[in-house]
Amino acid sequence: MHRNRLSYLSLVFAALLALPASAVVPGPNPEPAQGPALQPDGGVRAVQGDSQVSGGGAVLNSDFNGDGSLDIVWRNYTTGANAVWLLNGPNFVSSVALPSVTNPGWFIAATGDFNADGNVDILWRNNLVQPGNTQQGLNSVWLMDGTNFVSSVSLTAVSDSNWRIRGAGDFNGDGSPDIVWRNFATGANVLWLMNGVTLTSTVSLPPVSLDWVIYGSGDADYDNNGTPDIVWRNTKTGANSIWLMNGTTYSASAALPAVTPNIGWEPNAFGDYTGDGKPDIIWRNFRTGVNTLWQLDGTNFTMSLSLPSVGDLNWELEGPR
Ligand SMILES: [Ca+2]
Ligand SMILES: [Ca+2]
Ligand SMILES: [Ca+2]
Ligand SMILES: [Ca+2]
Repeated sequence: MHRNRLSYLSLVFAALLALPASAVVPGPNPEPAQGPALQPDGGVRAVQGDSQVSGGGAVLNSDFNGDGSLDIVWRNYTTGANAVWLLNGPNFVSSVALPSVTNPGWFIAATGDFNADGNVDILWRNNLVQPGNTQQGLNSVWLMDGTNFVSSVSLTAVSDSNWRIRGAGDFNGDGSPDIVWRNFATGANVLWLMNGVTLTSTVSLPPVSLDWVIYGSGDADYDNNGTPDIVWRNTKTGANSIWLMNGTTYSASAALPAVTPNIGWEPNAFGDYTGDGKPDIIWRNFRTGVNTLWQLDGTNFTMSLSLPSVGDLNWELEGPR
């Protein structure tokens, strides 16, 4: 039923084209500087109730401190501050400030271990078209040592701001996270297969109508076939769907429960937070600041768990994805 909603139409031809990438442009990377850590509101858990989202992989991807529990990444687009929340399962433990990035054009696009050193790295894209933003189109990876910034590496630049990075996961199983791109003007979708931080080839995925947005992959493997899957949300209808991938090939869609559209809920982090080996989804409501974890059993919704809320709506939950 779900696939019926995915409009292929003439876009199928657009997907046959590789994602246009301009020449490799070594350029400036997000400039690190220190900032304060993001603390949860009052350190309390969100209340259960109407504000809950309800309805009926690879562990490493965002385990910054190597304790076996996934962590989550935040960015404040007003101040430029960035933070990691260290979690114990779905429970908040502590907050660590990452270097801040004051250019608001830089978005945290994905997480993954791009240099295969066992430390989670952070993928950035600058796609803000704005006078004076000379870094628009650049892509960069922050190589990390735990929660410490080590260095930044430029990736191939993509000047067309309609192309947005929506996640990363190792689709072809070679150990390097691959990058998920979606074109917000044409509906085309493309994987960049990477060798570390180097683009080696592109793979077109089926195009999808513009009501649907990719929210992430992040190595979350919902059907346990060894390949990360891709989570979609229809921002018009509130429908949610997982693309079950077979390597770099789309194989099937699985519907998740719908979540009312236009009231602020977005699925922003993907991974196994409850420790049962099955990936979960963390939702943030960008209008209320409430954060909620969906525990999943494969592609089936099990229950909602509260995470601490963050009432400062300038903070955006950025992954793992
Ligand atoms: Ca951790
Ligand atoms: Ca790394
Ligand atoms: Ca790969
Ligand atoms: Ca899978």
